[in-house]
Amino acid sequence: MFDFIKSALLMIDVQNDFCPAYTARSGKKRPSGALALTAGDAVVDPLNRLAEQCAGAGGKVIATADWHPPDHASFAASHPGLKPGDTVDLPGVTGQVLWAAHCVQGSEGARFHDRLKLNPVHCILRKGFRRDLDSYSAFFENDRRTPTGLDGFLKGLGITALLLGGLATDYCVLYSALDAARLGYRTIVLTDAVQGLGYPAGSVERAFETMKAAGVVLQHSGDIL
Ligand code: VGL
Ligand code: ZN
Repeated sequence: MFDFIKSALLMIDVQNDFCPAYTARSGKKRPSGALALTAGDAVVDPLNRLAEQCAGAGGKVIATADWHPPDHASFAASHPGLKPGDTVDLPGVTGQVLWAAHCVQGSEGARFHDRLKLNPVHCILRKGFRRDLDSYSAFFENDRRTPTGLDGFLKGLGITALLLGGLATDYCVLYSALDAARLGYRTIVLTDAVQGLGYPAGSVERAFETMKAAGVVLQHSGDIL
């Protein structure tokens, strides 16, 4: 069995805006999210299992949340005349992709999926909250230099290995995994606990290839548990 001591599970952006419609525990119907992945919610069960195992075995569990102000620079609506999929240059970032407004601070869409178990979570990290700067990676914002503080948090706890799951394979999981490997963590992406946006076409396949080339290990959670 995987040794969870000195390990952390990163659950990336398992938020309503990245998930299809569902009925919440309260009975309330949640509409499909603003940037819904067809099967975004498929990551919830494997992540719940992993989080329980990891926390129970002395590992740490961190959940990240995309947390944008309503006029965030990554939203197409913040740039008159541009539409989702277009790109813009922002301070320190060339070719930032524009998205439909999503994960607005305090909104229903920004809440974690209703079935994601938060009891095993030690730390919730919010990112992308600066108006003019987006953040795909859990470690650095898209200027590649503004730290989120996560590396210091993990190193302060003596953590050397990271398990990653969540949304989306081709954006926040990809950049988080690449930074994790670059920062010297043994980095494992759990193939059954991630889902991709698939935009532009082929981006999920490219993301897996890029991660592998950077030394990230791709594994099914069944090989860990
Ligand atoms: C994400 C696009 C925009 C993600 C966040 O969590 O992968 N993708 N914001
Ligand atoms: Zn975002």
